[in-house]
Order: sequence, then C-alpha cells, then structure tokens
Amino acid sequence: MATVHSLLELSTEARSIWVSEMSRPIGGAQRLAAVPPVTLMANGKALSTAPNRLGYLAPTDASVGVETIRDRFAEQGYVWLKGLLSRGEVLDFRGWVLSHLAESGLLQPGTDPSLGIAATGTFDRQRADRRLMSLVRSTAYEGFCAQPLMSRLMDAFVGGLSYLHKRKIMRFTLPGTTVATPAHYDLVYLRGGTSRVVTAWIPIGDIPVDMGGLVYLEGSHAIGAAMEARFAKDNAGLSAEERISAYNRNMAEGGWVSKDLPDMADRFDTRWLIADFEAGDVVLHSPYMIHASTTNQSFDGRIRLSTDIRYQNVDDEIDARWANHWSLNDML
Ligand SMILES: O=C(O)CCC(=O)C(=O)O
Ligand SMILES: [Fe+2]
Repeated sequence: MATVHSLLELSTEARSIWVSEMSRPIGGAQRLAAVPPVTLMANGKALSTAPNRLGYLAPTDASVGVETIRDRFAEQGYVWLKGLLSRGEVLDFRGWVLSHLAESGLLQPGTDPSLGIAATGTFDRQRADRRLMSLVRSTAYEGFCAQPLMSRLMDAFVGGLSYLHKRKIMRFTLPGTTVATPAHYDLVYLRGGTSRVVTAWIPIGDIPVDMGGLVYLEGSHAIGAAMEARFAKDNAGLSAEERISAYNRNMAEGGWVSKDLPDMADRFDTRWLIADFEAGDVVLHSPYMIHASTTNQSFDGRIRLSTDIRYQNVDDEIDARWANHWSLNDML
C-alpha cells in the first residue's frame, strides 16, 4: 500500500517532471530572494529563508487578457491577479462579514469591523462557527463570489459557461494562533468529476505575509499531477465511493500531503512562494498545485479572512458531493 509518505519518498517520476518544468524560465520573472518581515511558521516549523527555499509569487496584471492568464496558469500552476476586484467593495464585504461574526466577541470592542482587529480576550468559537455556516449560505456572499467580474473572467477562462460549485469555503484565522492549512492539492477533495477545475482564492482584506496567506510550492503542479496518477493506480481496486475519497486508506489523514512545509521544499528541492496579498486580488490555482498556509502573526492583531471557491466548465462532469453548502463536518 502506498502511503502519502512513501509517495514523497519515491516520487522520482514527479521529480523528473518537475525538473523539466523548472528548467524553463517562468514568465520571465526575476528570481528574488524573499525576505519576510517575520519568521514564517506552519505547524510548529519555521520556513527556511534560503534563496533556494523561499521566493515571491509572480504577480499578473488583471488586465492582461485571458490568453495570457491561461498561459501563465498552465506554466506556473497559479495566476496571482492584482487588483481584479474593487478594493473598496472587498473591504466593505470584509466589514459586513466581520460585523456578522462580531456577536461571538471576536472583534476588539469599539473598532471598525472592516479592520478586523481581534479581541484580546476569549470569544465564543461555537457561535462564530455557526454564524460562518450561515454566512456561506447568504445571498450577499453568493453575490460576492458570482459578481460579474468573476463570472466574466471564469467564463472566458473555462472557454464556455462557468459553473461555481455550491460548496464554497470562507475562513477566518485569528492572530497569534497556530492554525495553518496543511500542504495539499485540491483535486484530492474534488475527484468525483472533471479534473478541469480551477480554484479562486480571494483575500477578503489585505493579507500581508505576516498574516499567513497562502503559500505555493513552486512548480508543484507537476508533482501533484504525478501524485494523482499514482493515487489513481493505487485506488483502482477500491469501491467507487472510496476511490474518490480524500480519506481513503491510501491517503494521509485528512487527505493532505504534508504538514512539514520546510521538509517538502527540501524533498523537492524547490521554494515556497509567498506574497503580500491585497484586497482586490484574486489567485487562481490548478487542482494539482500544492499550497498551504502559514500562521497569522499579524503585527497589528488583524483577523485573516479569505474565501476559496471552485469553478469549472458547466458541461464537464460535476462532482455531486460539492453540490451542497459547506459544513464544518461534511468530511470532504
Ligand atoms: O485559505 C487557506 O488557508 C486554504 C485555502 C485553500 O486550500 C485553497 O484555496 O484551495
Ligand atoms: Fe486548497
């Protein structure tokens, strides 16, 4: 039985695909050493700042046109679209979401909700989570995800009518906590339909590096594709339901690839790419691209708020498990 760990050990196939990907220059982007203002942490491990282990995401101007966006997506596994959405509208939406979470005691009393300054004391986590489950079912949130700038971009990107999966995730992360998203690629959770899905990760507010935004493993869409080919083989003997499950016996608990981010960069001899995300940015990523998050160490005590939603061509096969609203315990 191939465990995720042994996949990482044995991934010479993945490695060779990755090396050939990496030997091509990516979008002519310069390789600058990244110097984060804090030691970036994830799951108790510090990210290396060595220039061959940490770099910056390459930004793409939102007005470049869909052909360039598609080319960069294929080449890099992600496209970081700068200023696609209205900054003011995103900040308003941040204020709206946080004001609805505020009844849990999450915010510093007397502060503007759109700043998202976390209360210093305790708050009612259950109440906030229940409120979050209502918010992801709300008309306003649906409208935010389906706003014309998104629907037009995604129609053009998928080359037809885009479909937005109903299961849409919104996450808030408090400063000074150890919460971090383990390294994974999204297809693990979305295997029941087409592999031509695209994730949009949207910061709801500024998320500078110290606030623990997404980090991408450079060139890893080739690694994810090789891993998935391996899982397809290993899972072939399982029942249809198990085959597509992120929790089946061949996957790590939770379906993620690893919680040890520095170790992954070493194993694949690549870099984690970080960025200072701003309200209005949208990142599109491939379902094979490996990503994770670092912890929120906000200098000014701000809550990190973001949404991650998935689109595809409506005529491609749709994973029926994603046709329900997100619930915290839906085991997907
Ligand atoms: O926001 C996060 O921490 C995780 C998001 C994610 O996994 C995604 O956008 O696919
Ligand atoms: Fe993800």
